[in-house]
Parts: sequence; structure tokens; C-alpha cells
Amino acid sequence: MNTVTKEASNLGQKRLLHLIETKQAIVGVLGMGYVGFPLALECVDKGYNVIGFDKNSEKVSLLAAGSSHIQDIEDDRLNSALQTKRFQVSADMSLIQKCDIIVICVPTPLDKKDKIPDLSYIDSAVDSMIAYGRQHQLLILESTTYPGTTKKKIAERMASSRRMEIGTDFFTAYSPERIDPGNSQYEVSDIPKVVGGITQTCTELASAFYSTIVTSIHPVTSPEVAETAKLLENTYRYVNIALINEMALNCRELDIDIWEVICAADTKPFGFQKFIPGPGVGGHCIPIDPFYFKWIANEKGLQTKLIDLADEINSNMPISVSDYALKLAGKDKCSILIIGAAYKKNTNDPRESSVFTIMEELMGKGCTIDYHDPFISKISLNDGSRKQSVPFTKEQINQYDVIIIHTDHDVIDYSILKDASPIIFDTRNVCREKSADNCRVVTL
Ligand code: SAJ
Repeated sequence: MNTVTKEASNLGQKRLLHLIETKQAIVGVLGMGYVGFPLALECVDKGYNVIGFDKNSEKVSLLAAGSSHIQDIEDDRLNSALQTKRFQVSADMSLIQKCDIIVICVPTPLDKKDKIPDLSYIDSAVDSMIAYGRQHQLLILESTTYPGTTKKKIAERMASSRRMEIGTDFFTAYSPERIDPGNSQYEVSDIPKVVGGITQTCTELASAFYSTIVTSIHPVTSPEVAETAKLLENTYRYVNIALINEMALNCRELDIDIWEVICAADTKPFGFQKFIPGPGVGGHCIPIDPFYFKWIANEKGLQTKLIDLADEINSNMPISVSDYALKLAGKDKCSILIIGAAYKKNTNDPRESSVFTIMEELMGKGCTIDYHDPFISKISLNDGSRKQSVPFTKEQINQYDVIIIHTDHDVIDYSILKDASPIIFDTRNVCREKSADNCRVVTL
């Protein structure tokens, strides 16, 4: 690179750093979902001008009108951000050229059938960056993905398409999202951010940006380290949930109360983290992320035995729950009420919820199924049929043979189950504490 270009690019870096330090940088967040939307609002709160991009024009209209689609974010918070005149939401990707920093927070699902990574949303976001990006922008990927994505799918694509040099003409880093839906204990600013840039300059600029947003930054030497750290976090959960699920089923056969066992083990102040058995592993992170690591490892001819075994155990849980419910009923073709459809308590998110497999298994055996979820009024099953949430009342519950507690939302009044005639299959062990007396309760 000749001296003039080098000086120009140094100027570009210095200018971007100045814009960050003075909060004059315009921040673009691609994807107004459960990750991008809270991040965008946090950036507004910290003084930035923010453009929230989303290709879903209906979502854009709702947000622009002050209506939040994310359960953890109240309309008031969104309207306060809009009233600052420093937050706009748009489907017009050409506005990317106005941004100094672009954070990509788009979905990274799995292709359902083969459980292989689907990077189509990232590819589409990079297409927009190539179309509307410009020199000296900082591009950050937050979406969970396999190691190598940031370098190959973002930085190298941008460099070759726009004939720009990474770390000089533009800057790219990876920083895994760590939003925890339904958890009010940790705000965005409380959660440390791992940051890995393609070059040292990229890491420094991304760290400078995030240090204005969150209290703690953990720089690492490459995007691959940061990408893999996120996969480790959630694969760790997936494998340990499988361990406790397997122990729960075995303890049931050994007539040992797994819940008492967990409580006892949890008295150990070090070297043990509590996981609890459940009807299956749902959500958009835990049952997805391990397969991003599995895919890249298997691509290189490496084995992932523990992920494979954890998947075998966790995927079997909904089947085991269905079979045991029929055993408790003592017959096929029984009537069952399922309490809770969401993948975990206190959320309205049914994605990858084990309730769907449980329903399909039981309906396949001739059972009639109803469900009640205070946060989810209707659901669509894989066969295209739809169900509405039924009321949870004393009159309603006694018409069933079995009641399965699938999701233990705190707002549910479990005392309604007091003196209930059906057997309660409490997969979350919630009845024990919630005064559902005088009813027959069986846990996992
Ligand atoms: N589950 C169990 N037993 C457990 C924990 C979870 O069966 O001990 C089940 C849940 O019922 C649910 C699924 O696993 O169906 C996932 O639950 P989760 O508590 O892991 O919640 P998620 O999916 O919302 O995970 C998020 C993750 N956050 C990010 O990826 C940024 C995860 O890293 C967090 O650790 C997790 O929230 C959290 O701790 O709540």
C-alpha cells in the first residue's frame, strides 16, 4: 500500500474511533429480533443515532408506530427511544451507506431435515452490505455461527466485491450475542462481550464500540475464537441437559427422586452446576448451536460423539414423556391437557418447543389433546392443524385423563389442580412447591 493510501486509511480509522468515542457514529443494526432490537435500544440509550433495519416491512411499521413485538421490551421503552429522534426503523437497506457501524443480528437457523447450518440470512445481509456499504465502516456479526463464517462469509466477500482491504478500508469483527429471553436479571449492558476482529485494528475498533455499550469487554485474537466460544457456551448446556435427562429417567426406574438428588448435589459450593430434567430442549439457541459446531467439525472429518449422544437423549425426551403419559393413563386414546406450550417458562416463544412432538406422538396414538398457555393463544402443528389455548379452570381440568405440565410459567395458578381427578404428569416438578394439594402428581 502506498503512503498516501496508508495515511488515508489511518485517517479513516482515527475518524471512526473519534465518532465512536464521541457517540457521533451512526449505528445500523440489521435484524430487529430478540437480539438486534434490544441492542439497538441500548445504543440509543447510550447516545448513538441508530437505524434498525428489518426486511419484514410489517415489523418495521409496528416498531415505527411504537409497538414492541419482543415480550421483554415494553412499548414505553421503544417510544422513549423514538422520541429522542435518534432511532429510526427501516426496510430501506440503502440507508446502510449512512452508517459508520453495522451490527448483523439475523437468524442462523438449522435446515430442519439434515440439521445443517442455514446462513441464508447472513448471506442476504452481506449482499446488502456489498450493495450499500462504503469505506471505513465497522461490520460486526453477532449471530451465532460456526468458526470461519465472519472471515469467509463477511470479510472476504466484502473485500473481493468492493475491492477493499480488511483492517484498512473496512473493519470486521465477531461478537456473540448473549441475550437471555425472559431473564430480567441481566440487561444488555450487564453482559460481558467477547470480541474478535479479523485484524488487531478491527478488534480495537469493535472493542471501543462495545465498551460504550456494555460494562465488560473480553477481546480475543480472532473471530474464530469468539465464534467457537459462543458454541461452547451452548453446547455445554445441551450436553449437561442430556446428562440430567438420562439420570432422571434412570432414577425413575430406580425409584430415586431425581429432584431431591439434584437439590442435594447443588449444596456443593464448587464444581457442580445444576441442570434440571425437562420434557425436551427447545428454543432458538440450545438445540441449534451445537449443530453449528458439529457441522464444521464433521466437514473436517472430525467426530462429535458427545453432541451426537446428547442429541439422541434430548430428542428422545418428548417421546419418553408421551409414552409415560399413556402409561399413567393406563390406556391409549385418552384425553390429555398440556399446560404450557412455550419452550421455557415465562416466555411466549414456541420455537423448537418439545410440546409439538409430544402432541404429535399422543395424537398419533388416538389421544385428544388440548393445551393451555397464558402467553401463546394459538399454535400450528407440523401437520398444518391449529390449536387454541383452552381456559385453565377447575371445571375444564376434570374432563381429562391426564394433565401434562410441559412449561412451568410462574403466572399459572397451580392450586387449581388441588383435588383434581386426572393424574398430573409434572415434567417440571412445579406442583411440589405450588400448593397443588390432594392430587396425584408424578414427575419426570
Ligand atoms: N432446559 C432443561 N434443563 C435445564 C435448562 C434448560 O431442560 O437445566 C431446557 C429448557 O426447558 C428449554 C431449553 O433447555 O427448553 C433451553 O433452555 P435455556 O435455559 O438454555 O434457555 P435459552 O434457549 O433461552 O438459552 C439462552 C441462551 N442464551 C444465549 O444463547 C445468548 C443460553 O446461553 C443461556 O445460558 C440461557 O438462555 C439461560 O441461561 O437462560
